[in-house]
Amino acid sequence: MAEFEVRHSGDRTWTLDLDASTTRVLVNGFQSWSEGELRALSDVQPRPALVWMQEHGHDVGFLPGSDRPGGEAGVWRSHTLIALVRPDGGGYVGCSQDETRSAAHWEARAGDGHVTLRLEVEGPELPLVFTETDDVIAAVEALSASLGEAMHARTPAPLRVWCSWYSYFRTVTLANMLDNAERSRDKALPFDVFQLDDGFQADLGDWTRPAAHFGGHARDLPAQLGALGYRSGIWIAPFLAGPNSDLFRAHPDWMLKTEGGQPMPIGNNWGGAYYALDTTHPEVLDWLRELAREVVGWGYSYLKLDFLFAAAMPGVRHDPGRTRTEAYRMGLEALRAGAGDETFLLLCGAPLASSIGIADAMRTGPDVSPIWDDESRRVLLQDGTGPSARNAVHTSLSRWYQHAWYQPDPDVMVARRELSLLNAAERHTLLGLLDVIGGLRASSDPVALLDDEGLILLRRALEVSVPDRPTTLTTSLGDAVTHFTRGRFNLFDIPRDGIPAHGYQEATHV
Ligand code: 9PG
Repeated sequence: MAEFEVRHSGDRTWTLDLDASTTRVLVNGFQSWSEGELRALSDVQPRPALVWMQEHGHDVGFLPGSDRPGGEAGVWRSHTLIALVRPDGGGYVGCSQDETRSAAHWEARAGDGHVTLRLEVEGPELPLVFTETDDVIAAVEALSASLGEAMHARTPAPLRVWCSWYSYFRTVTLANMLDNAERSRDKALPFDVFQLDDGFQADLGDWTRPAAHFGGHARDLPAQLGALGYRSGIWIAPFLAGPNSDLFRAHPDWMLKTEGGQPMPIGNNWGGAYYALDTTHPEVLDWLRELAREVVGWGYSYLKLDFLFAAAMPGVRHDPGRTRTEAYRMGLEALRAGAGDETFLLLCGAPLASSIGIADAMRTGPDVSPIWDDESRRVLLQDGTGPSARNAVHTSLSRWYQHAWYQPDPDVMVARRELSLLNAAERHTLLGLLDVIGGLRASSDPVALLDDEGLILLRRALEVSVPDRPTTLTTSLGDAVTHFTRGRFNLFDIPRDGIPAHGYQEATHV
């Protein structure tokens, strides 16, 4: 057993005595939506074809796969943690032990009779453990736990959340929120929080000005939800600014910039390009602190902070001495300071390890959607970060060990049958996902659409559980971690081992 517990900076390479043709690799994508996977090392790691997908699903500073166009068989990249698994369940695990200032990027490369593993530390040196083990599952859990401890992970009790996004999207109204909360109260559904998502605001950055269609102001909601017995939650993307927003017009100097000194578009959503705040700018940090303070002052005790990767994008900053990780963390700390210690912060679209200690909960996969797969984006465009039930299950399962970093949020259950293309097996799989991950519980189903069967399914989804563990990483039914002590997932498109396509089967206990 070779264990290195050292501080690392720059690059370092290990040559490992592994048969590349039988080795499997467990990788962790950079942010919430980036793929987590368990694959044969000899496979080609998918690398999104389109720039906007690279920007808003991955780390553009260290993209998945190799830099060769079309990728390269046997080259796999991972962030923070990587595991190489032998057919006997042993292998190698590397995990950084502090990502407050620096980021650990890993690249495994299949060689002839060996595997090379390269570590690239972006930023000042960081503590790191790299170990050979006869039990990769246990080593992954131990090293992720020690990273969580070192960064003072917050793991409060999981909450049960109703969220407006997956049914109402950007057309959500104040009346939709109250209607669902009232129906939920009448049916005694055990939600803790009703969370308003994207759509209430006038523009990206103009969070305190309501959208015309919303039919009120977000600050009017908490008192009414409180009267129904629910806490209030709200979504904001605090590091973003739309090009037509008051924020952008008033403070173009607050934006992350190009080498030419212009505000840098960092992604494309909401029908156009969007920009990022420069979180090394002291005025931006004041603004973020005040924003969080104001929203909490409206009566919201749960904030879903989204598109947070924006603050960690490469670009020209006010303080060029800060690493991307530090810049991100400064922005996050300002939000936490303004929101207060008691406010529950769910992070989304967020760099994972560098959020530990500030996040209460973290989205650990792409968005669930009421459709199993989005093959055109996932297969043709090589991007598994888009919304789909399959993508959400795939990635969240492959990050099971991250419960030591924050409360994982594998995203919503879809219990309804109307407005959904999921079949019964796929709904059961989402239920299984929530059970084995053991983190946050959420639903976006319009309560009025749920019949008796739907309500039973939803109540089951809201039953909090403790995280489960995988039984093996040497085999799987799909390209993810699929075998857990409580049951197995079949992510294939055909029945396998007696489990329906896209299904979940509970373990039978004798
Ligand atoms: C609001 C939504 C919801 C959702 C978040 C986030 O890859 N994409 O194109 C992509 C678009 C939206 C998105 C994630 C990925 O959703 O995860 O829960 O809050 O924003 O706009």
